[in-house]
Amino acid sequence: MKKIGLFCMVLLLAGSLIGVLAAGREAVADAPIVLRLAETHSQDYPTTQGNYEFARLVEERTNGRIKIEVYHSSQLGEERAVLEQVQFGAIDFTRVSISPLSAFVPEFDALQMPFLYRSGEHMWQVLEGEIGREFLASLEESESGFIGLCFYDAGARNLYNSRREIKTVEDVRGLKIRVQEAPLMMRLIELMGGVPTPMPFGDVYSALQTGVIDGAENNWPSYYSTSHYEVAKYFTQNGHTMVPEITVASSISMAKLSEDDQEIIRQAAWDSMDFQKEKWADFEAEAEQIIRDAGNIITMPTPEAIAGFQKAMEPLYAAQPAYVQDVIARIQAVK
Ligand code: GTR
Repeated sequence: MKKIGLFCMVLLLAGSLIGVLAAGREAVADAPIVLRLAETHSQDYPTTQGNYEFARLVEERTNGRIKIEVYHSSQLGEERAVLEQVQFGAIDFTRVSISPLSAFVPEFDALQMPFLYRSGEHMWQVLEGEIGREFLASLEESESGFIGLCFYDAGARNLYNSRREIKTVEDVRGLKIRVQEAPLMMRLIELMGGVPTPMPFGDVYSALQTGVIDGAENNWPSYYSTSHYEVAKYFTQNGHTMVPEITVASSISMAKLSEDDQEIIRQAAWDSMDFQKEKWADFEAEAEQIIRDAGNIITMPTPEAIAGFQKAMEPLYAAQPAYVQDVIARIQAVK
């Protein structure tokens, strides 16, 4: 009798154990795949808003199977370090400026040459057209470890500093200007006669405040959101570059997903562009207004002065490899 009782108990225990294991397996199968996206800007910045829209579309289109968590405000590190981690698959996605990416894939210089785009419309014709798509695809083929997903708007970059008003390129002479960690940006400031100082975005505010650098260069929204406008009052609307933003995925992370899921991710990123562009347009106007109201010294160079900045960039164009020269010519031919 005792033996039968024991036997029944063992059976019961085994049964419940199988039940628990099966339930566990189901829970694993149902658990969403969670992927991480690194963003340098704060939560309300237009690029971050674009990232959230991308994440929302992916979640919706996979019925919640894939969740993308957005780590904004450089929580996962500065752009260069984040890109390295994306190459290793330690971070799944990041939205960065093309400048830091160009330090890894120099061909991207073709999309960030100074005074290249005639307008925002021209830039978008290029990015959403054949050339932009080619560049996204070429990233994958380059075996850089990145997969290009989409571009975002970043307007035009301008000079600002804490020392003096810059009206012409000659006024830049000797100023220590922070640049992104990218060879092209170094050369650009050098050719203006400035002293380029590469450093991560997050270090710029204190470097301006302590006088380690005299100035930097960026668009209205970044000049505002970082509070650089409080410590570098002179802003010159010379618009030396329009550097698009780009969202890239880690090829290691993407390879773990099914073809269908990869396609959903590519399409969702591409579909988030219009949303970001709208947020950008609003925030760009708002940032400019706030800075003007704050009483900063805003200088609009004359057309002759702009021509002077452009002329200073000629050696940079001349030094480009044949491949980049070809793309530049194609970009210029886009109507
Ligand atoms: C901003 C860009 C950032 C970052 C920054 C910088 O315009 O959105 O991704 O590259 O410039 O200057 O470091």
